[in-house]
Amino acid sequence: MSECIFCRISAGDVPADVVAQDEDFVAFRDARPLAPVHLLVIPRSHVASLDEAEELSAEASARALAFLAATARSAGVAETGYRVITNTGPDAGQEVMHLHWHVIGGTRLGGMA
Ligand code: DGP
Repeated sequence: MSECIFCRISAGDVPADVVAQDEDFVAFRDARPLAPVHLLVIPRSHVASLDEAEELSAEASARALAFLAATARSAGVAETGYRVITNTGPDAGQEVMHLHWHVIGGTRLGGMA
């Protein structure tokens, strides 16, 4: 069994509040939400971070942005707005070494500084 927690969520071996999924991606609620809507979108295939994005299949890469947008739309934040963040590496504080996008919204978000 994989030791990667997000691989285990993708496989259904670890419970998560999944809100959307298809053959390439899973979206689920972050365990430590920073806002009323705080989702994580992951590729099913294990890619450690954005720095290894070339390891994603060409099809998954091509579909990633559309899946993110559809996930935000289905979470009800497309009209009010949302933020997508990918922490990459130590200076960004990446905790889970499986590429993921945070989709955060449902409130007026502060500045980026
Ligand atoms: P990052 O710093 O970008 O690697 O953030 C990792 C996020 O993943 C953090 O906001 C908490 C969340 N997280 C970590 N483990 C789990 C888990 O087992 N389940 C869920 N739903 N979220 C998790």
